Amino acid sequence: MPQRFQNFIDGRWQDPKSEKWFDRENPATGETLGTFPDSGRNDVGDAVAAAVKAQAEWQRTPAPHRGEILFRAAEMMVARKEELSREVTTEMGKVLKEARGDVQEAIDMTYYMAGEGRRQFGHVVPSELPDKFAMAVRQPHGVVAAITPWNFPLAIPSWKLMPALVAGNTVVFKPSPYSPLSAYNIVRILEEVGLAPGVVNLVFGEDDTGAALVEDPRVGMVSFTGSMEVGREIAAYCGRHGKRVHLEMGGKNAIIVLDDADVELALEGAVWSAFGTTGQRCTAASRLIVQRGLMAEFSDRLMARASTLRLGNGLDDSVEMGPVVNQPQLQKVESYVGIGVEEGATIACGGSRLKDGELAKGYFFPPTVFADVKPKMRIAQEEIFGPVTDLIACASLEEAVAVNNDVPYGLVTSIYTRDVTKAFKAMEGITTGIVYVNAGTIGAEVHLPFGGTKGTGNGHREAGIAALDSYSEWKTVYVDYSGRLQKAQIDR
Ligand code: UN1
Repeated sequence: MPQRFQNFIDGRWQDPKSEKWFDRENPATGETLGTFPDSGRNDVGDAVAAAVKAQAEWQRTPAPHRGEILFRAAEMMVARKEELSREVTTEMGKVLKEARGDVQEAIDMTYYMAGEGRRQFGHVVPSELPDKFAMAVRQPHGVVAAITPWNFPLAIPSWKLMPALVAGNTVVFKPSPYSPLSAYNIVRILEEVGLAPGVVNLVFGEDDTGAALVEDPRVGMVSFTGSMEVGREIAAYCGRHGKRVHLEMGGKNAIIVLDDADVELALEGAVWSAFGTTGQRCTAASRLIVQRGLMAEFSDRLMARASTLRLGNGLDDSVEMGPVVNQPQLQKVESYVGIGVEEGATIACGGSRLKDGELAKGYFFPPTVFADVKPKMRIAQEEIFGPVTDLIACASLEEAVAVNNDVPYGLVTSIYTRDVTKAFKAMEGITTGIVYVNAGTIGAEVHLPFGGTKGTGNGHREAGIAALDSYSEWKTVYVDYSGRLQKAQIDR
């Protein structure tokens, strides 16, 4: 019998009132990992009620004390890093080295936000009137709904939970049904370090569970990472109901390689950015925009490397790329490969599912490179979220930047060049939320803003101080100690 997991509501682990459950399997082996609640509206309602009940007390808890609890959680993650990492690999397939990175990112974020307990700077500025004090301080939204994807099972929940908590919000957390184990692990840790009942609540479930959470009128703010379609539905709902919303909805990121680039460095960056995490990152490089003078050499060397990456179970140390997360995702990748061929692109390597031997038990798809890709093809415009990347030729820096910017998303761009003038021109012209020079598209650090322009987001950012802006609102406070009526602009 696989282990049965429960929801965590008001400080108690409990079965779902819905009496419905789902199983999660290891995508590399097909083995069942556990059975989890498929929560219904009643379960979500209970979780939100618990979060509402706990919120005032949590907000009254001094922020430095809130931070100390997070600090203890970070310490516990450090102590358990290896087991947490193995469970990331078993539930969603990324190789163990990357899973450790995922856990480390959660640790970094938790320490960072613990420190914010003693900062959360506001503004104190001179008033334009005598005997008047002016400042702006942060206040929480109340109850935050955190809806997270499976590709960073520990890091992304920490990006949402930790800033929300340190800012004084309580949380109802609904993780992807494809990464429930890590969600359980992070909530267990918060419970063990002494978070009061109701401050964080966990409801497992599918899309309906998420919808019930978004629609609960007591939820003040929704933070969602996932697809553009779902994100836009959430935004529309929140717009109609005057609810705060933070969205992170993927990317169609490019690496620009100019003729003068360090080719070896660019190749390494491209292979890592396109095929790391099996291409299942918002930050994955799914377009390689290469200047014509370098295209032949770059594409030959890229294919040589991509086609020899070792696929397999991510727990095996020699494996370089794990499986795709599930059957629907595998079908999506396969269907985009078909679309690319129909559009006239050439499969330079990879292109079809691995069906032999041990790997046939899992959802394995090889690193796939499309050559002869035109910027307006669907494979060059839409997010595939798998191990597929496109080679697009360009004549100049200007053309490369224009092609880079001309997609519905705006998360990350990287450029390889040895020319400092070109690097600065690129930094200026690129419109994505994150830019790398002489590095791949992945490697964001927790203390800087993370997020993107256009279809990637809605103007908010995660991580860094920017996260506190997402999880709090400004309260501007004027204290007039003049003892008489002062009228700001009218008095001038
Ligand atoms: C994501 O892909 O959803 O820079 C997050 C990176 C990681 C975070 C990725 N630090 O790729």
